[in-house]
Amino acid sequence: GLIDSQDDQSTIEQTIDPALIEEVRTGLQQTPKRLSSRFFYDAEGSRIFQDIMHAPEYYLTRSEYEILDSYKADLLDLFAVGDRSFDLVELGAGDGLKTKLLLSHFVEEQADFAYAPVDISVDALNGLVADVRRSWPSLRLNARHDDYFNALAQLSEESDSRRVVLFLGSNIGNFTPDEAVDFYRQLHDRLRPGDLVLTGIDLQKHPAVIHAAYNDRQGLTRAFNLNLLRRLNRDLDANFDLAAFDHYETYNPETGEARSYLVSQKAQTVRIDTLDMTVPFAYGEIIHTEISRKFTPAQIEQLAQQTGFRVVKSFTDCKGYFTDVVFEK
Ligand code: AVI
Repeated sequence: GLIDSQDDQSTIEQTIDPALIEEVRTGLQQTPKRLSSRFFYDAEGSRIFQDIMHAPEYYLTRSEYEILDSYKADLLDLFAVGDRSFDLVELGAGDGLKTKLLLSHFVEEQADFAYAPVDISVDALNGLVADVRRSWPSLRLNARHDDYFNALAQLSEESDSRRVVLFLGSNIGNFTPDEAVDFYRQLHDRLRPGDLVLTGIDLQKHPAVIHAAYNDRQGLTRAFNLNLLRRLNRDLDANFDLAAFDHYETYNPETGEARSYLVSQKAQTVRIDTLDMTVPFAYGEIIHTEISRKFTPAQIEQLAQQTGFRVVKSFTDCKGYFTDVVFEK
């Protein structure tokens, strides 16, 4: 769906994602079982993720906030070269907390730009749109509930301003290495020379710091992971017993991958009525639900090179935990 600031639609409607059906059908028949973290973000999942971003162990959001706050003027200089207009396209906008910091600065500096948030979570997007409209009623706003690439393909037909794509929050870390390469190649195809991509990337650091971020003491990450099963119960008429599954996190400093699993605490059988599917679980059997990959600066440089981009600039927080990198086509 598309909403722009002129019409009076205030919400985008929720439908069952056909991709969810496909994911569950195939993922739960594989060994090991798997479900993609892209399905974490229903209303409840998006709400839990907000809480995670405030958890003391989850340093990512605070580190990136610090970077954007410290370097917002430098970013505007890079984006609006010679006061040119630009379209700020944000992929996976979520609640846009960090972006609002940029928007506020850009509006204050009277930059000539439009803001186009794209997200697969209707709930997060609706909140963001309402917020942005309230704060900056005259900002050109063009929100899309869509897949990243569909949105980008359409946006490119709508304006000839320079495009600046924001992909913040270490969302890139939720891709496998192949998916990450594929993602930037597709972006590269859809952008014009001179367009920019600003990516927020979590860096490799002491493994204990990373592990704790995905194993917080309040149990928020656990609730976030288990919520996926609650979603399947609701959307696909399944009967997962949430008390019979646990959250388990690993971080492997050799690969830079944090991984989340759901663990079956007993031998059990789960019924998924919408798919007419019965899924057996052995005691201790896992469902792999998420990869959160952490990078080295050399890997980031390599990613740019492999996909046709040039690294223009990178900014880091004072602890050296996180980086925001500007790629140019
Ligand atoms: C959205 N994404 C970058 C988060 C991450 O850190 O991988 C999602 C998350 N999973 C558990 N905690 C947060």
